[in-house]
Amino acid sequence: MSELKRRGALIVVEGLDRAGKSSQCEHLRDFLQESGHSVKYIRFPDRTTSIGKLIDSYLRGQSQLGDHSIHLLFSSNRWEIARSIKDDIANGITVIVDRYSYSGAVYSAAKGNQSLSLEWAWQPEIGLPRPDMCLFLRISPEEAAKRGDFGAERYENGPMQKRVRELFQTLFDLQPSGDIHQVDAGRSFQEVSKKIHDKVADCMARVEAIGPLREFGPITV
Ligand code: Z5A
Ligand code: MG
Repeated sequence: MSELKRRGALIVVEGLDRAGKSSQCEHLRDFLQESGHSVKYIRFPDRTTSIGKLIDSYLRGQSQLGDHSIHLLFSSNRWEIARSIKDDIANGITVIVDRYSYSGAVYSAAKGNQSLSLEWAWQPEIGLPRPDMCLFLRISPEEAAKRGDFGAERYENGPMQKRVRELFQTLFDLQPSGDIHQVDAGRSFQEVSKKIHDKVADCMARVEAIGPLREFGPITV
C-alpha cells in the first residue's frame, strides 16, 4: 500500500504595523527551505491580482471606496487565493501567510462604522482555510515608533493602531483555543526569529495529529 503524503502546515503571522511580520516571514521561509521543507510565502493584501490592485489604490489614497466595499474586497482577495492554499497544503507544502482574516476583520471594525461590527466583519471569512497556527507579533507603540515613522498609507496613524490593538485581542479571545500564539516582537530580530522557529517546529510536528486542514467558523461577540 502506498504511503499517504503528509500535508503541509498553514502558518499565519499577524501583528501591528512595524512588528516585523514581513521580515520574519521571509526569514522563516528561508530557514524552513534550508531545513529541506517545501515552503511558500504569501502576503495579504496580494496587490498583484486585479482585486489587489483596487486595494492598493485605496490604501495609497488614490481611490475612495465605502467601508463595506473595501472590506469585502480584502476578503475576496483571500478567497481568490484560498483554492491554491488548499492545493499547496494537500501537496505537502507549508504555507506562510503574512496578515490574514484577523487583520481583515480588525482593521475594518476599528473604523468605528456602526454597521461594520467585528462580528459583521468576520462573516465573509467563514469557510476560508483556518490556520494550524497564528503567531501574533506583539509590539508596544514606543517600540514600533523606533522602527520608523508611520508611512503614508491609510490606517497608519496612532488612534487607528490603538483601536486595532484592542480589537485583535477581542478577536483572539473568540478563536478556538490553541490557534493563537503571542510572540514578544520588541526583542532583537534573532530572539524573535528563534521563538518563531521553535513554535513553528512544534506546529509542524503536530500537523498529523490535527488532521485535515480546517475551516474558519463563526464568532459571537
Ligand atoms: N489590511 C486590512 O485593512 N484588511 C486586510 O484584510 C488586510 C490588511 C490583509 C497594509 O498591510 C494595510 O492593509 C495594513 C492593514 C490593512 N494597514 N495598516 N496599518 P501590509 O501588510 O501591506 O503593510 P506592511 O507595510 O507590509 O506591513 P507593516 O505592518 O508596516 O510592517 P511589518 O511587515 O510588520 O514589518 P517589517 O516590514 O518586517 O519591518 C518593519 C521595520 O522594522 C523594518 O525596517 C525592519 O528591518 C525592522 N525590524 C523588524 N524586526 C525588528 C526587530 N526585531 N528589531 C528592530 N527592527 C526590526
Ligand atoms: Mg509587512
